[in-house]
Amino acid sequence: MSTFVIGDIHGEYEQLKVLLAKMNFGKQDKLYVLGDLVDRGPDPIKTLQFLMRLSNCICLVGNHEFMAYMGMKILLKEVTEESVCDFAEEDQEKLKEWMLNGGAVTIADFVGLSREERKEVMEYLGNLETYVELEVNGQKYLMVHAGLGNFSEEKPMEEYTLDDLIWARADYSIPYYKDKIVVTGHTPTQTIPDNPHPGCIYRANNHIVMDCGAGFKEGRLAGICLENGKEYYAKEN
Ligand SMILES: [Mn+2]
Repeated sequence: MSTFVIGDIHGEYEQLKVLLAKMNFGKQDKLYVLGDLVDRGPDPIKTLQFLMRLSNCICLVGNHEFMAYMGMKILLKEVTEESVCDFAEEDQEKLKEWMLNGGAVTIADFVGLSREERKEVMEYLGNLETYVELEVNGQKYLMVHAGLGNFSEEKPMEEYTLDDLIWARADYSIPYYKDKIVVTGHTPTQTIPDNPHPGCIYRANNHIVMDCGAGFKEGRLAGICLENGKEYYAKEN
């Protein structure tokens, strides 16, 4: 039994399949996905539907799932004379933000789904985990999409806001906890200052950063096995 963690997929379904094959991922294993399954890449909804049917997989919520969930709710609103007026302001801003963040491809997929499939997808998006804590071989891990905004070491996890967990940039220059490794996505390792290995999994100061830029042209999907630290990449660098 192995415990695998995968970074931000962003609709790269084909890379996901390649990565799982390289990991030799099977029924006896456990998979954690750090959020940002959707937007940007070619197959966001296919990726989401594949993972939601995988019983040994837990997905965390990323800022893109949050934008998608809010956006889908708006798209399914019954249009009445009153709601059209609301639509004009706040809802349009939300949809615009989602589009600016690569949402167009997710919207295109979503509108092509049956009523039943839309319901399933939204239920799944609305019930993703915000963080997961676990221990593997005596090592503690905290997995969260983005970071710990407004961090303090004594602060209990349930006191962080959703924004702190899915939007805030983690500070990789300091260890957050002495005895716990924080595993995050959200920030492509290509953008970490002074990173000697951009596009590879970044490990420093009790951080593991998994987002290797999948969904962007030069990016790729990455995974790690927590039992032995082995790294996997869907594409060679
Ligand atoms: Mn993100």
